[in-house]
Formats: sequence, C-alpha cells, structure tokens
Amino acid sequence: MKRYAAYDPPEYVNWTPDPEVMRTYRRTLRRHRERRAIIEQLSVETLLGLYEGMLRHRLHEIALKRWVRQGVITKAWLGTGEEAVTIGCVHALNRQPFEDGLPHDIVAPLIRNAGACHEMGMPVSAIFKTYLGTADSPMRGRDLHLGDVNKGVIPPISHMGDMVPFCAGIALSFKYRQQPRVVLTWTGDGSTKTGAFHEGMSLAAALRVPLIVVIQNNQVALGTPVEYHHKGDFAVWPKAYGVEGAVMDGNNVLDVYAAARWAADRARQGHGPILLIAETFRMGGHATHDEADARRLFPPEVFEYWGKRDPIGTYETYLIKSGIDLAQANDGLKGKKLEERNAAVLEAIEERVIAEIDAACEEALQSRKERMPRPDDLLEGVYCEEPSVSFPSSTVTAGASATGDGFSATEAKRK
Ligand SMILES: Cc1ncc(C[n+]2csc(CCOP(=O)(O)OP(=O)(O)O)c2C)c(N)n1
Ligand SMILES: [Mg+2]
Repeated sequence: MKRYAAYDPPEYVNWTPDPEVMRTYRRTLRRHRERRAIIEQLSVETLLGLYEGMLRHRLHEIALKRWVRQGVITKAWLGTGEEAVTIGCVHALNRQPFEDGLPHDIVAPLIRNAGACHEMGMPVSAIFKTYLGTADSPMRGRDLHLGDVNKGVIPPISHMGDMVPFCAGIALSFKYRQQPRVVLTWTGDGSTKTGAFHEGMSLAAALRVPLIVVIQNNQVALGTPVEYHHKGDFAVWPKAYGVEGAVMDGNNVLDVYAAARWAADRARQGHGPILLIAETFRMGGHATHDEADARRLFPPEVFEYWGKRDPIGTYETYLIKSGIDLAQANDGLKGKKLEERNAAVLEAIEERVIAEIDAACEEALQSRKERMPRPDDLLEGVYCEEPSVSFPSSTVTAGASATGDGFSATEAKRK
C-alpha cells in the first residue's frame, strides 16, 4: 500500500517486509488445527474483503488526521496498527439480514474499532459527518459516539467497560428468542479493570448467552502502559470466568478472523460466552492530541518491534506471495507472473478505496455547509412530553435552574 510520510507512524513510512516476521506470520496460520481449517477454506472474495476492510480503516483515519492538521476538527481517536483486530472479527460474523431486517449478528465497537462501522455497512461518510456534527450524521450532530442500530452497530457508551453488560443483555434477548445470533464487543486492556466489565462477564457466563468479548490488549490505557495497571496473563481469564476462550495474534488478520469465526460458531451453538484475547499495539496516541507523549511512553525498540508487524503490510505481503491466484478470471492481467497479478489486484482495490474515502470527505464537508443541526431541533428525539418550553441561553449554560437541565417543564415537575 501507499505510505504517507506526513501521517503514518515513522516505522510505517518506508515499510518493507521482515523475513523473520513473515515466517512467524505464516507459522501462526498453521498453529491451531481448527483455525487452520477455517483459513484454508477462505474464498478469494473473503481474503480480499479483509484487505479492503483494513485499508478502509487505515485510510479513513488518515483522512481524519489530515482534517486535524488542517484545523477542520480538533482531534481524532484512531486505531492505527490495530486494524486487524476489528476487521478480522467483523468479517467472521454473519452480516446478512436476519428476519427482523437487522444484521444477523450485532457489534458494539469502541474508539479503536471505528472500522467496524463501515464493515457492517455504514458509509464512510457517516463517520466523517459524525466528527463534523452534521444533522444528517447517524447521531444527528449530538454525539461523537458513533453507531447505527439499523446496521447492527451499537454506539459506544463513553464509560469504559459498560458495553460488556449492555451486550450481555442483547445476547440474553437472542437466547430467550432462540435466535441463532451472536453479539460481539471489544474492550481495551484498561477497560478490563472496571466493575462493569466484571459484572457483565460474570452475568454472561452464568446465563450462558451468545456473547463474544474481545480483550484488545494494545499495551496501554491512555498514558498508562499495561504493566502499570495489570498483573498476570489475560490468557487465563476465560478459565477464571468459566467460559471458553482463545488468544489470537492481533496483528494477523487471518488469525483474528479464524479465532473469531470459531468463537461465533461456538457461541451460536449454545456454548455460552467466549472471551478472546488479542495482543496488539497502539502505534499512535490515545487520540491525535497526545501522539508525542505516547511516543515517550515506550522505548523506540517497542515501536520498531510492532512497526515491523504492521497488520496491513504483513497481510499484503502474505497475499501477494500466497500462491493463491487473486486475479481469478481477470483477463486483463493474463500473461503476468502470479505475484505481479496479485499485486495488481491489491493496487486496484487500494485505488478504489482511496476514491471512496475522498468522495466521503467531500460529501461530509458539503453537509457541514448545508446540513448543520438547527437550534429548534434540540427537543426532537429526546424524552420530553411537552416540547413547548424554550430555554434562554443563560439557563441552558447554567444547567441548574428549575427547568434548565434539558427537560420540559412537565418533566421537571415530575422530578
Ligand atoms: C469508567 C471510565 N473511566 C475512565 C474513562 C476515561 N478513559 C477513556 S478511554 C480510557 C483508556 C482506556 O484504555 P483501554 O481500555 O486500554 O483502551 P484503549 O484506549 O487503549 O483502546 C480512559 C481511562 C472512561 N471513559 N470511563
Ligand atoms: Mg489499551
């Protein structure tokens, strides 16, 4: 893939495959019998879909970073280097419509998993519009926590850990209705330290509901490296909760896909919740504002180590050399060597994704000009019986007067 000196982590800028890393990459794919069988059966379409999904994730975030530099937005929360954990999991789910019109399986992404939105079928422009706060964004300009229930994406609750009990509830509803569906959520290493995570996992385990929780250990929580907030090995946690689980290489999208596929099949068959552990690394800051601080949290060798394991660079190298004919019936590539044909197929995908992201940026900027929320929109879509009270700006900002806390007069009386 093209690299972007102004936006990529320095380790990615002149990225070339490291032979030892690639040997390990291929060895990982043969490590588990069940996962190996899943990977060997993947169609070319799925293999390319994983590549395209990771590119879309990386490139939409580079576009956000560009907006930060240009002053269009003030900051962005990115998943650079962690794309495989999101894309591998989403692609392993059943995204076909269920009889109620929603996707079969449901996801609840966090800030590092924005790629789940577009891979579940939300347009990339929805992400950009949400950052710009436009009225035609899924959150109607009110919240940066993005999702679209109609596409099977539950928007995150800001409080870390809370999505686990929330998703346990969704999984319980699937179980009660005897629907063959699963719900998957991710949680950071830091978020595993909340009471909500523990309560949700314990409840899901006791009720044997079809929930998959992925601990996305990116080695850091805000500005705290994992060894300062965590002792012991996440690998033993499934046993501690009495659920099935597995550790996966969070930078190897095929390993993630296969582990998540295994987990989804097990959960669907009634084996109860599954706890997956992904080892990966945050190549940037908590958000764009603290990237320089984040580089000081770890020695340069740590960035170098993970930089060589760029999930997109390694997968691209693997695909090109896999011996699989990615071009299939593409006559235009006939006569070229297999590796050249494969590289050409991937380049064509990249060009298409770049064009898609550019168009989505344009569309969102247009919305910012023409479709920002109107002030009189404020009381639409909220719990409010008599949306007739108008708030002088002083009471809204003070927020503490009898009726100035965002509720109607009736609501205030009831309180
Ligand atoms: C209950 C709670 N405490 C603190 C915060 C502030 N906060 C937001 S993200 C974050 C770090 C989370 O780290 P981790 O779970 O490892 O996820 P990562 O950001 O590394 O993906 C914190 C402390 C919060 N949102 N909710
Ligand atoms: Mg973390």
